[in-house]
Amino acid sequence: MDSHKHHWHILGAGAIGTLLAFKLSQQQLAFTLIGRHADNESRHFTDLNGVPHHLLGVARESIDYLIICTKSTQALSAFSAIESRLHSQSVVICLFNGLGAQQMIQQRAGCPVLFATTTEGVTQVAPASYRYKGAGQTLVDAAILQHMQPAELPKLLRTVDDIEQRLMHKLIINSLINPLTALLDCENGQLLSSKPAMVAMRLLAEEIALWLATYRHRMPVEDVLKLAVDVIHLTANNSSSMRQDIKSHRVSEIDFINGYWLAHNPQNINLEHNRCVVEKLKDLQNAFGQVQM
Ligand code: KPL
Repeated sequence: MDSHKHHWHILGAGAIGTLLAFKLSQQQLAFTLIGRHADNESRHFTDLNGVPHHLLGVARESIDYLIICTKSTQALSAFSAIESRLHSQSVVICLFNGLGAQQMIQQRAGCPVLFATTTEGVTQVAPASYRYKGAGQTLVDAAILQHMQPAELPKLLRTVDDIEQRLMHKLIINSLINPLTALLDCENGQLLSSKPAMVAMRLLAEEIALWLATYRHRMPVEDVLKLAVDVIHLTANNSSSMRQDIKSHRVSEIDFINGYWLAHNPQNINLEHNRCVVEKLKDLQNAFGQVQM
């Protein structure tokens, strides 16, 4: 495929999808933002300097490069809806929280599927309108360079050789922060001053360290905890995505976060605290009622 013809389809027109569209547009790269309501949705985006941008891509049926940034709960169904537009040389990049949905897409797709993770901070400020809150990094599996020249890679993507480990670390961070902020209805930083939250976080970390040991990823409990505590300091004023999902009556990603450890536990190690937060989160979801997937 010629570099000048590279066109990026972004599946999921939420916070991260809109940020990707903004960054691609800054590089004059062609994009299509596929949302819930239309194949080429437009978005408003305010950059870090407070400058507003109106983003509207170019409609294009055939998909060469696809970045999926839906919620993990919607990734497989959103992918199934556009899958017929891919071809054997298309490249799919999964960029969402949690683990589990990436593997489902990989098994299903007839083309290469790569994994990515991001620490960018973007918040919705109104329907179809987002604001950049904090610059982070978007890391993608270096295997992408088997499908394009380094110069063709959009600047927003940084390649790494250890994407699996990066995803695992992000899963740990999300497992320790997200459900507790949703259950205690607090910002990330408030967890550190809550004794019950810190006790619960340690219990979750102990089980995760046990799980990691059975998969030969040995990590002391203190290191597991430190991963989350460092991110809490960096994102102290954030409302976690799970807390936002619950408040907006959306299905949370709990099955792909704490639920991941439970679903991949062939040695039946004791994960009662992770199981307990999954159950409590689902009770909370049911109490709030979900109006959209
Ligand atoms: O990824 C996040 C999330 O909210 O999903 C953290 C890192 C916890 C930041 O809020």
